[in-house]
Amino acid sequence: MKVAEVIVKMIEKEGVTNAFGIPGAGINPVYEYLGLSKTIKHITMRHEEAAVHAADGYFRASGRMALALCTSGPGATNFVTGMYTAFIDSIPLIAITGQAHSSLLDKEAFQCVDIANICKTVAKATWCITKAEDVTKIVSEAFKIAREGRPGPVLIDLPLDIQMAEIDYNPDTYKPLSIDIPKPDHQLIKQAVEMIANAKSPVMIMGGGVILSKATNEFVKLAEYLQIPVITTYMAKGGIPMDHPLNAGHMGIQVGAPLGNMVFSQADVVLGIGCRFTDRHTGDLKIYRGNRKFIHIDIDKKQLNRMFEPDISILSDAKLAIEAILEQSKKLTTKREVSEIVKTLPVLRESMKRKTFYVNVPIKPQRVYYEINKCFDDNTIFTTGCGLNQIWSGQFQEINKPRKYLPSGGAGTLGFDIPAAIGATVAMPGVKAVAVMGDFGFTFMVEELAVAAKSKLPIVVVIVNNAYLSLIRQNQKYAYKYEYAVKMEENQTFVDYVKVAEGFGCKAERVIRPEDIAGALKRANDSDVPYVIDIIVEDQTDCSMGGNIEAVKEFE
Ligand SMILES: Cc1ncc(C[n+]2csc(CCOP(=O)(O)OP(=O)(O)O)c2C)c(N)n1
Ligand SMILES: [Mg+2]
Repeated sequence: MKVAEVIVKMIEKEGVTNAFGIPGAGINPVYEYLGLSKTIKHITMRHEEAAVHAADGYFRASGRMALALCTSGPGATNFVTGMYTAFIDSIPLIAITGQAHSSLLDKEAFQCVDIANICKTVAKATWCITKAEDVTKIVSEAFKIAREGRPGPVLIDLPLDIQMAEIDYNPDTYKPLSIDIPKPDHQLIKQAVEMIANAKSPVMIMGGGVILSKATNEFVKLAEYLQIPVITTYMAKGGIPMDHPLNAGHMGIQVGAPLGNMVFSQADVVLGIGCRFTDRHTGDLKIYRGNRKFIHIDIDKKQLNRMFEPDISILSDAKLAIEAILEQSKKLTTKREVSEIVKTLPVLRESMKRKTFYVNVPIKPQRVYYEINKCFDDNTIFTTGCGLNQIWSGQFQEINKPRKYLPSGGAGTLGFDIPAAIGATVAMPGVKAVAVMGDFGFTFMVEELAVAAKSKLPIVVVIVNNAYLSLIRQNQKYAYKYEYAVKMEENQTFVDYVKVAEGFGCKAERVIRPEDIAGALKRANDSDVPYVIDIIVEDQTDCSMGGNIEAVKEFE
């Protein structure tokens, strides 16, 4: 069987049903068999980066892996940002790139670039296959590596002669490799349970790893048994319902909220599960750590002791560790009493909420999120890329279920939103996906609107149009006291995003008054074609943020 066919058969056997890509001379042998596949549906994207973001959004929404593929050279290098975006957020996907004939590697041949090496630091593993007999072993390993432990993207580069080579292969006998799921050490779990039992005001931090491990219900059950407030990282948004009595919301120096930061500041023991303690969450580490004790549970050995040395670190799958802690807690300790802070959480959640309802014209950006929260139901999926629009989204959007809020978290990639919403809609047909984005980020992957229109994927795009690179403006203003190259007044004047969207086959409208937002969102939500809403907002609103969790500067 030709390797190109073998690859497609193996991908089918691994259960992958969707591919996003762009054909090209370097990958056409694989495309021939992809076209013959009865189970894999392929969508032709308009930029290779978008193919990776779509496969990424597909996984975030569904927990199922998809394939991203493209040709060699500039096609392949366009994958890099997508790979990085998925890698830093622990999102598994299979990337396949075509390559020139293997005899031309390192000969500066046309469109021959060493993508396997380029992507080494932004993928869990990469291969350039130069021996046809290695193909089956590498492809099945690639799937295992992508899924196992901390998940992540992998890349396989396939020279043309390898794609065309004949090998012995029987697809009927193929079985995916099994995945090893690390269990927690029993002694360490006991120690952790004792530490929590002796704590005065413990908190639990839910990281994105809890969603990846499909353990949000177990996490909340444990919190309920222990009566401990739950703080979610940005990557875990939606992991606990908004009005759950123990929900203390986000903390941190950007998407954090006053309540989350306050609850954390009062904590003496922190149980962090599937989180990485990275900079936007912790801010100044000295203040973050204080005199608190930390228990850190993660599936990735590299994460444990990475930012600081916790008092107890446990290498484990999140779900297994949570179950073990609950079991031990029931055995070793009586149910915790409800503390004062826990009793007051529901009241504080309301009283410490930042204001989002404004009637101003130009529209205050906060009002956009107020209307988004009112319009869309709990099943709606949201994607975000970067900018103040993203930070406001993190601060204000109310998400009640896991896998419904899909941010480019660690990378903050402008251009992630639209293709990720496309991938999410493909994964979850019938579910609305809404890209919440800025006026500058909009044009990073705007061409993908044509893909959404052609494929009848009725995504919604909400542009918070402040005619500024406003995250960058705010940074210039407060960190350096200047403003340069960040004003984009044309985005509210002669650059017409409604026409742009209509040109790509979408419906669109511009909104300039706050009372018109709700109607526009409803029309977009009801639309069966992709719908873009360009909301003109105040240009220089600053967003609450700070350098440490005790010094977040509030702006309105
Ligand atoms: C691919 C990429 N390039 C550059 C940046 C740096 N960057 C972050 S926010 C931003 C401006 C975004 O402007 P806009 O989309 O209008 O969002 P706003 O901050 O105004 O809400 C830039 C250039 C980035 N995050 N991603
Ligand atoms: Mg902007």
